[in-house]
Amino acid sequence: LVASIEEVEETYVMVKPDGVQRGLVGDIISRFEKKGFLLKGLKLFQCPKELAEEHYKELKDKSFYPKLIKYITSGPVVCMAWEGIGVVASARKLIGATNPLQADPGTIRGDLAVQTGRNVVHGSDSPDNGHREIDLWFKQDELCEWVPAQEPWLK
Ligand code: 3AN
Repeated sequence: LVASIEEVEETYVMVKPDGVQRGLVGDIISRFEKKGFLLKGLKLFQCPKELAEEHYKELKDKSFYPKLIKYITSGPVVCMAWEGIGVVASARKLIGATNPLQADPGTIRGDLAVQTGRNVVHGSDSPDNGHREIDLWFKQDELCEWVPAQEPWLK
């Protein structure tokens, strides 16, 4: 009942090139599935430079920006759109702190990463950015609006 007053949101989560190359895709997807969020979009994708620059435009003046663009475009990423109550903040909790050395054990970065510049996964930082980033990374026909069936599949 408490949950019913919370908002259904959507967030953009991405396994970065290091996560793909290290074979962590299944583990990362699994954490969001097991938590109980709804997968609305999923693809393996080689990000063009222009899209990386648009995605990270707020970081344009940071010293690490050129390296960040190079990293994100260095190999395929796995793009995901997840829906659920409070999914934006919850996904950030599951992901853990930006610096993996400060991320709590049990979080994706806390369990699987060491360096900030190779922190295996991205999650939108606000509901507005969730919409913006899903629009940026997915075409409309790559997203599914669906609800899990009531049918007991194993019987
Ligand atoms: P988060 O991904 O936790 O939201 P942001 O938005 O501050 O963190 O940074 C976006 C991305 O920029 C990070 N995921 C990381 O890949 C990169 N980044 C942030 N700070 C640094 C840094 N000091 N050195 C290298 N890369 C960084």
